[in-house]
Amino acid sequence: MTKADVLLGLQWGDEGKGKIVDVLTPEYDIIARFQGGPNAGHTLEFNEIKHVLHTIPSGIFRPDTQNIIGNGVVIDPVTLAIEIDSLKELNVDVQESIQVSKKAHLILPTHRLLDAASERAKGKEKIGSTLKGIGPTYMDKTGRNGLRVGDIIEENFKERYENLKSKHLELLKNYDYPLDELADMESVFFESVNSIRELTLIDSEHTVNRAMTENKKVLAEGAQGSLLDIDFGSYPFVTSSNTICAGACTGLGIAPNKIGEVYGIFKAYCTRVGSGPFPTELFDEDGKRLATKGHEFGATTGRPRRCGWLDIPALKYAIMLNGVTQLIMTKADVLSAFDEIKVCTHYKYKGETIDYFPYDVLNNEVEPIWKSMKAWQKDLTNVTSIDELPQELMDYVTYLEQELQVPIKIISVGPRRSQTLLRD
Ligand code: 2SA
Ligand code: GDP
Ligand code: MG
Repeated sequence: MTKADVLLGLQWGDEGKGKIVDVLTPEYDIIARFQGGPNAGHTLEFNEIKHVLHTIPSGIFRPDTQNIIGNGVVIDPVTLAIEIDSLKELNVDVQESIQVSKKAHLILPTHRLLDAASERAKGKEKIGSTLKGIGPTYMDKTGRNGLRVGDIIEENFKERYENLKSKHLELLKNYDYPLDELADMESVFFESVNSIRELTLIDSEHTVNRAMTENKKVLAEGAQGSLLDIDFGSYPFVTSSNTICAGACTGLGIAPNKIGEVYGIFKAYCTRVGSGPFPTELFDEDGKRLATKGHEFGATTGRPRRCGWLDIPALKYAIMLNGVTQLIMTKADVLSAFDEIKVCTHYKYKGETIDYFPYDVLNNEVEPIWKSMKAWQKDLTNVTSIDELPQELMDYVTYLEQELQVPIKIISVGPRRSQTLLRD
């Protein structure tokens, strides 16, 4: 019997999970998403194709791989149908290679309106949600009101939809939120539901566990990042699911003792999109340079991402929460634009030096303590082996491994599949 490996983000998302999952997929039989939904944007680049996935796992472009959307995911049939169509245009046999958990919850048009209404009401305090209806859908899941994928094949689906919608309309009245778009949104929703009915709907916990019993290899693909976790992220500026490794257990039905390797992926610096604390955020030329060189724009919303230097206390926290066994560092090439780079080793917090993420981690209360390091000023984008990497970059890697006590096994030096360097 095999164990399931998990790959997840250690920062605030967008660490390059999609790219690396696509690189690792040939080693796996199943790639499975376990949380989040169309808020995610996972970018893959290969053979002159650049493709952003939202709900569909990043194994989809590799033949002979099953891609499972697990029970922990929230699914908007509208986005999923669009994703499926765009994959069909690239000749991907979607029908054959995607399976969807019947227990995954559905994002309704009114969930999206509630998301927008809630953000509007919060004003300056808004979360910076992607407005995909994620929060309201998970609220209905835990509030035991939600509709699930399995319900779309039931005869009374429409009736149950109307019941939930009327609850939502009551809530929307309190927000005094306009409903002009709802009718159009609903007609697209029902068209999309029809196309989702054509997919293979499964009890994914059985599929995944059976596969492991048959010695098949499973990789669980995280979305967002550990610092956006509903329990351990900078609440309330988080997403509404468990993004950490434990989320793979609940979001796929994998027992904790059936988890194998935990790949923790991080950028060689930090980004965050949306509101909330970001201790190492830069507001200067260095921050702008990271954003420009790293093309830091949201893969789902196109919003500019906030940028800053690497945050070691935050990384240590994420490694602890996830039980990371191997690290993957991406976007090392972006740091080639600098003479000198910095990392935050500790925080100054209420007059003391600490090396952990405090409860009330707010920008103005947590001041980073920096360590400067020499950068490499070498274009890495055509490097094909670890031996060709500049000494300064390897010094950065060695330093991080000492601090984090986990080996860095993959270094990514560009967005393309081929720009991925494996270490022994
Ligand atoms: P939501 O929509 O309710 O989950 O938003 C809550 C917070 O979670 C953040 N969040 C994300 N952060 C990074 N990347 C995400 N995916 C997209 C991407 C984001 C985009 O790949 O770039 O395109 O803007 C993602 N999804 C959610 C979000 O910004 C809120 O802070
Ligand atoms: P994900 O949500 O973790 O899958 O990451 P996103 O796709 O949202 O954002 C990562 C972005 O960085 C995408 O545009 C990727 O194509 C790109 N990317 C991934 N790895 C690298 C890398 O090593 N170098 C550079 N320059 N870009 C990368
Ligand atoms: Mg992303």
